[in-house]
Amino acid sequence: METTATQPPPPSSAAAVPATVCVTGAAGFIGSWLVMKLLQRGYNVRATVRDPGNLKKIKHLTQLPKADTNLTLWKADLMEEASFDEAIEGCQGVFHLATPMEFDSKDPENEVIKPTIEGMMSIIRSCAKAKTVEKVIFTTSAGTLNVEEHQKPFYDETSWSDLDFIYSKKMTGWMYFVSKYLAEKQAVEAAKLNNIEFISIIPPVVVGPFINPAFPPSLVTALSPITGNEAHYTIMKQGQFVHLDDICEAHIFLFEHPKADGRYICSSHDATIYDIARLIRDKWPEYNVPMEFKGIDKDIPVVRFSSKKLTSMGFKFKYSLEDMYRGAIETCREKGLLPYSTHNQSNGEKKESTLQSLEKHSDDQEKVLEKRVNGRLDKQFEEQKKELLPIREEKHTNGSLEKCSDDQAKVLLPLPEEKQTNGSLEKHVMINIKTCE
Ligand SMILES: NC(=O)c1ccc[n+]([C@@H]2O[C@H](COP(=O)([O-])OP(=O)(O)OC[C@H]3O[C@@H](n4cnc5c(N)ncnc54)[C@H](OP(=O)(O)O)[C@@H]3O)[C@@H](O)[C@H]2O)c1
Ligand SMILES: *[C@@H]1O[C@H](CO)[C@@H](O)[C@H](O)[C@H]1NC(C)=O
Ligand SMILES: *[C@@H]1O[C@H](CO)[C@@H](O)[C@H](O)[C@H]1NC(C)=O
Ligand SMILES: *[C@@H]1O[C@H](CO)[C@@H](O)[C@H](O)[C@H]1NC(C)=O
Ligand SMILES: CC(=O)N[C@H]1CO[C@H](CO)[C@@H](O)[C@@H]1O
Repeated sequence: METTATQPPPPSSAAAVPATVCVTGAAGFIGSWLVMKLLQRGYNVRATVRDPGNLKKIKHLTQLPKADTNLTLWKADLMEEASFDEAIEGCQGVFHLATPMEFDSKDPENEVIKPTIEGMMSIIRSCAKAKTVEKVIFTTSAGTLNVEEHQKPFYDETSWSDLDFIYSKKMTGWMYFVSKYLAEKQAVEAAKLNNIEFISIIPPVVVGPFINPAFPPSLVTALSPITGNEAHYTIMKQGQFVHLDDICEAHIFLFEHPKADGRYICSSHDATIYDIARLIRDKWPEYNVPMEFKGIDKDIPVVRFSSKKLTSMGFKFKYSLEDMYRGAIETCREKGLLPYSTHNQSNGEKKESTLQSLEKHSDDQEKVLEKRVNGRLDKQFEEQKKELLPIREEKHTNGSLEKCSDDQAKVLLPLPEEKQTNGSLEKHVMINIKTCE
C-alpha cells in the first residue's frame, strides 16, 4: 500500500505550522484512513467517536503510527447540541465525516435526517465559538448531486439532486440523500454568516483497502455484484468510483490549498454495473457474478462525474478501478468479512442469503458484541452465528483458515466461553476457534 504523498505540497498557512485538526466520525471507513494520513503528514489530530471506551471500535486508531503523541480521542454525538465544542476548540481545521448511515431505518426522519442536519449545524456553532477554525471540510455525497429522474451524461458541481423526486421515489438510501443535501445547503449559509471557509467534497462510491473493523457501508454497494444484494444495484447501475486513499488525499489537499472554494467532486472512474461485473469476473473468477442484471440494459451508458475543478488545481488521482477492488476484496477477506469464493456451495439460494445476512450483520457486529458484554445475549446473535458458520466451514475445508486472526474469530464467532448446551454447532465453533488461535 503506497500512501506517501506525491502531490506537490500546496503552499498554505496550515501546512507551515503543525496544525491541529478535528476529524468527526474518525473511527469509520473514510475517517480512520484520513486520520492515518493526517498523522503521517504531521498533523495533530483530534478524533471524535461516540464511544471512546469501546476498545474494539477505536483500537485501529490508537494503534496508528504517531497516535501515541499526536492523536487524541474525544467523545461526541451528532444528536447532542454542543457535543463537539471541546474537541473543536483550538483546532485550525475540522473534517466532518460523522453521519448516520442506516439505510433501513424505521424512523428515517429522527434517526438519519435530523441528526445529520442538526449535527452539522451544531458543528458550525462549535467552530464559531472556538474562533480558531479557519476551514471546515464536509464530506457530502453524490446523493446531493445527481439523484433525479433522468440521468444526464455528465455532472459537475453546479448540479443538485431533485428533492421532490427523492421524496416521491423513496429509493434505497433516500433518507441519506435528503440528509446530506439539506445539511450541505444549510451549512454553506451558516458558515458564510460566521466567516468560516466551508468546502464540500462530493465522493462517489468509495472503494479500497481499509483499517476499520466493520463492513464499510460503501462496500455493501460496491461488492453487491458478488453478494447479490440487489437493492444496491440501482446505485451501481451507472456508477462512479474513487479509491479510499485518493479521497482522503483530496481532503488534505483541499484543506491545505489556500484557493479552495465551494464544492468539489472527487471521482476518478465512471463505470456501469456491467463494467464492474466484468472486472470482478476477470480478476476474481472464484466469485459467482451475474452476467445479467434484471431491468438494466446491457448497453446502458456511463454517467460521468467531472473532477475537473479539483484536478485543475493540481490534484492527481493515483489509483485504478482494479486497485480499488483489489484493496477492498483483500481487506474483506483478511478480516473474514467476505468468503474466498462463492462457487460450489451446497446450493445457490443458500449462498445468496448467507452473503446478504453477513453484510447486514457485520454492520451490527459492535451491537452484538456489546449485547454480549452486557450479558444480554439475544436471539439475533444466535441467528447471526448460524448464518456465519457456513462460510467458516467452507474456509475451513479450503485450508485458508490459518490466515484468520484472533480478532476475526471474535467478530465472526462466539467467544470460546460461550458454550452451547447441545448440538453439532458447538463442535464447529470450537474447532474453528482453535484453528484461528
Ligand atoms: N463511503 C462512501 O462511499 C461515501 C460516499 C459519499 C460520502 N460519504 C460520506 O463520508 C462520510 C464517512 O462515511 P464512511 O463511509 O466512512 O461511513 P462509516 O464508516 O459509517 O463512518 C461514519 C461514522 O459516523 C459516525 N456516526 C454515526 N452516527 C453518528 C452520530 N449520531 N453522532 C456521531 N457520530 C456518528 C460513526 O461513528 P462511531 O460509531 O464510531 O461513533 C461512524 O464511524 C460520511 O459523511 C458519508 O456521508 C461516504
Ligand atoms: C506530535 O508529537 C510530537 C512529540 O510529542 C510533538 O513534538 C509534535 O509537536 C506533535 N505534533 C503536533 C502537530 O502537535
Ligand atoms: C464446482 O466445481 C467443479 C469442479 O471443481 C466445477 O467444474 C464446477 O463448475 C463448479 N460449479 C460451480 C457452480 O462453480
Ligand atoms: C438444543 O437446545 C436448543 C435450545 O437450547 C433446543 O431448541 C434444541 O432443540 C436442542 N437440540 C438438540 C439436538 O437437543
Ligand atoms: C489450501 C487451498 O486450497 N487454499 C486456497 C483457498 O482459496 C483461496 C482463494 O480461492 C486460494 O487462494 C487458496 O490457495
